[in-house]
Amino acid sequence: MKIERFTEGTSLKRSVDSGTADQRKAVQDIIDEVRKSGDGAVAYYTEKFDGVKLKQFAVSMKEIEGAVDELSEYERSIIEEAAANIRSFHEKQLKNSWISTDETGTMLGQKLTALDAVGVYVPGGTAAYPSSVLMNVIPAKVAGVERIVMVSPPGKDGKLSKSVMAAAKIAGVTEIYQIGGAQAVAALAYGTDTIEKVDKIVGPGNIYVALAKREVFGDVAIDMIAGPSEIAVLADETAIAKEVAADLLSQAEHDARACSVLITTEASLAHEVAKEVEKQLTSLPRREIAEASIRDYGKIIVCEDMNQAIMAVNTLAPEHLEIITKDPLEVMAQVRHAGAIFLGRYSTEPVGDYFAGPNHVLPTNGTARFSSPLNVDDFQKKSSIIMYSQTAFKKNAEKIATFARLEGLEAHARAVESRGK
Ligand code: HSO
Ligand code: ZN
Repeated sequence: MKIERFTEGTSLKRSVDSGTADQRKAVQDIIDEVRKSGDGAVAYYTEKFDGVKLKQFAVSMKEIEGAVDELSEYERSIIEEAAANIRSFHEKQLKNSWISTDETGTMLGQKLTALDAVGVYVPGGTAAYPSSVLMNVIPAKVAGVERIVMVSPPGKDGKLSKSVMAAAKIAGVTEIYQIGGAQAVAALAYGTDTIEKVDKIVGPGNIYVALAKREVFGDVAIDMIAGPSEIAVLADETAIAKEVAADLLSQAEHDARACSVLITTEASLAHEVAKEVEKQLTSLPRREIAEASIRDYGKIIVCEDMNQAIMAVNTLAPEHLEIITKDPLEVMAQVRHAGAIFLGRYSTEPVGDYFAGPNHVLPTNGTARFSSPLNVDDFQKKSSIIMYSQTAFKKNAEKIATFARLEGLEAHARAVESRGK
């Protein structure tokens, strides 16, 4: 791993894939076709891209229940316990509608309503994570969304991964379709004969899915467009090199474009971690991916003191930040930008990826500067409530009419005056 001293010009390279013009055109064509021909177009693209001819897109309840039965008792209880932790964390985020009244009897407030229907995209292949199914579905469920539709591309055998189906059942998905790619995003956004349209589409996917989500945005809501996984470990002399190295590799194995960075005040730790990373890499099953990620995006930055190290963290605004120092809480107080913050050596990132309860769908690529982890608010919207009393109306009618005329909007002024002054 590259080791360098922190300087003003220290750059923290991340990979952003915004797609080529050809990819954007291909996605637009797919979306147009699905809007025009519905199910027929979805079936056509599923055969073309996934290589399977489906008789129907919907996965039956029997198949979904069968998937749960195929898990061992222990595996199932772990997914259920993780789901319970995620549910209980997200329940704490729930907000209520509210109304406030003043002395004139005027009532103002906000009415919170869950979205009616949400689509959750689950990628195919090795990136089909049951943990991500829980993380995307449970906050929607907690928010009160009634219809939660999961889509995922079929494997070569024409089937979905069992553990993904089992997680969907445990999390409370209400419909599953084995379709993927831009065609699935279009079907969710605009509806077909078999798939009713949804109001919001969440979940990660490949570049075609990301481009399709951008394309349908506005007609439906979307979540963030997630980039490759990132981890920054902020460590002092109390950190243990082999643990830090293991944590860096835990994210490197996600993606050849994942970004793992150690920021430390301790030069000797930097060298030990670099050595450990090389050593641990050799025995990893996903060595090729992890190696490429460490080679192209991995970095160790040695800082003069903790203040400088914290500045580097805030500049990076990482998706995940681990603080392994003697006083992690004090250090955290100065951290301004990070998607999720893990404190102390026992809070290794996989604790949060799978089990603790906070969401693992997090802002990447520096967007932690202005956005938050996926949460219950993402599945609810607010309506404003206004009820003026006669007293409040009389007190303010003339001011409102005058304001309307200031904008040249006479009909607005008259609507007010029609009720007397
Ligand atoms: N660390 C990933 C999420 C994940 N890890 C799923 C394991 N499975 C992005 O936050
Ligand atoms: Zn992970």
